[in-house]
Amino acid sequence: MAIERTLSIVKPDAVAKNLIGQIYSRFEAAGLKIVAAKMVQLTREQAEGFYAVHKERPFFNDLVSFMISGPVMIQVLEGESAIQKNREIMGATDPKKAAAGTIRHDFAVSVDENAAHGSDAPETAAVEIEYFFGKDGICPRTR
Ligand code: IDP
Repeated sequence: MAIERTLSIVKPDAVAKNLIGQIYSRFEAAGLKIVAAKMVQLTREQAEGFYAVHKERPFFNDLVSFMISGPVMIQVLEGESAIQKNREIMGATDPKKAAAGTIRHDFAVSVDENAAHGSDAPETAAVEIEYFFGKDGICPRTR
């Protein structure tokens, strides 16, 4: 298994519910290391750019409005199979379909406001990490 990096976002609903620490605990308990992190109030342009792949979807405007409704916590997670592992920790997109014990099942109530984002493939992870942290924004964890 390969060491990967993935982009994770604690979305505005979960930040507002004061769940950053509980969500970080789940990443760390699963062996994922936080190698970059920042709290950001996204602009509409930043959110639109991040979700550009969904531009034609009917929920695009609502998604962008939600993502700028309050600050988000953005982090890069590193570890073995980090992309898939983070997706498992988050659970299905729709919290009602997410397995018990996942972030979305435990902390979210609707597909519109589903607590967390995680990259879905190596290619998107690389693009998303650079989108928010550039080429040099990662702290190597050598200890
Ligand atoms: P993912 O976040 O689980 O990867 P995607 O299909 O990439 O799911 O969708 C991105 C985000 O768009 C979701 O996390 C969710 O917030 C929102 N979304 C997806 N499908 C719907 C929908 O049918 N209605 C409203 N929002 C949706």
